[in-house]
Amino acid sequence: MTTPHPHPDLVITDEVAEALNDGSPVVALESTIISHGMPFPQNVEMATEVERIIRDGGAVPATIAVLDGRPRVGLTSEDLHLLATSPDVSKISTRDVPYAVSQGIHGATTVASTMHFAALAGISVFVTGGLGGVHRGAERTYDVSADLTELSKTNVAVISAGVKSILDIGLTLEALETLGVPVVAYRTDDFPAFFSRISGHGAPMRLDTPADIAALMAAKWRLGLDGGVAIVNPIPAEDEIPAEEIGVIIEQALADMEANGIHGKEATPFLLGRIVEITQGASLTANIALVNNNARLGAQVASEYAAL
Ligand code: PSU
Ligand code: MN
Repeated sequence: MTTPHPHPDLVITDEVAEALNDGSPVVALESTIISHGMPFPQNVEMATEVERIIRDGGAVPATIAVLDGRPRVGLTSEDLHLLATSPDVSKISTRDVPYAVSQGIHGATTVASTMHFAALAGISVFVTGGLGGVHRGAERTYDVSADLTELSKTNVAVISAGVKSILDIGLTLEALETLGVPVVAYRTDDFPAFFSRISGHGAPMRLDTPADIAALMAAKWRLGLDGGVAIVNPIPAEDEIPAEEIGVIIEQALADMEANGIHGKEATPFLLGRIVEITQGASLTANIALVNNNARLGAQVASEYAAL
């Protein structure tokens, strides 16, 4: 099922390795969204469905995680099930990777660490739900996601539905500008806010076709401008939760986080879980819809990029 990659630490499935060898489109997927972003069983259903959508779109899905200390690119359905159910899967961002690998433990990769492994494997397109960014109150807490650091240096295009307002969206956009990360909105002039199509912030740039997105990626990397591209794809109108509605819920979740003294790597999973609880699952339905929507675009972008 799996073959060792030339990189001594990376284990890539035959399917993914062959697609990469052939120059066929491959789309990377993260695993924190499975283990720490959604409850069971919706998490494993989402992970399975997203892989199916990417295959239907003509690309090979490569879900990434660290299992028993081995960074894995491409997972079996048993692996997805383990990630969705086991309490022994840590959330590992780039900082945590050396510990997970050297201690031989299971780790679910964030946007940051997934980007790193995708790039090591030679994958240029990565689909997720939401990016990490500058947290609200970061001027006090210094809580800025390592996703931004990785976007500043690793050559992978990340397709998300933007940034949730659990973060400070304006400051996140400022940080991305400083870090030289193109933020490309797909078929909209507005920067999307995950559950809602409009955040109140304009998008720095807009492109309307997957071919144009692939051309931007190629131009960036051809010119030696290392780092990621943030492609932001608004949630479909029929699935969105209006900003006023979700805004109140996010405020409540943030207040609960403060009251419980939650911080650091627990902050994002806590907030996501609270939002699902408060909305009685409505936020989960929207979350799944936007991930599926991103997977459709991701397969198209990967196909266009592979064709260049
Ligand atoms: N936002 C979501 N769902 C998620 C995450 C963010 O809507 O699952 C996850 C991603 O894996 C992201 C990580 O990379 O949270 C960011 O965590 P932190 O803020 O601790 O860097
Ligand atoms: Mn953080």
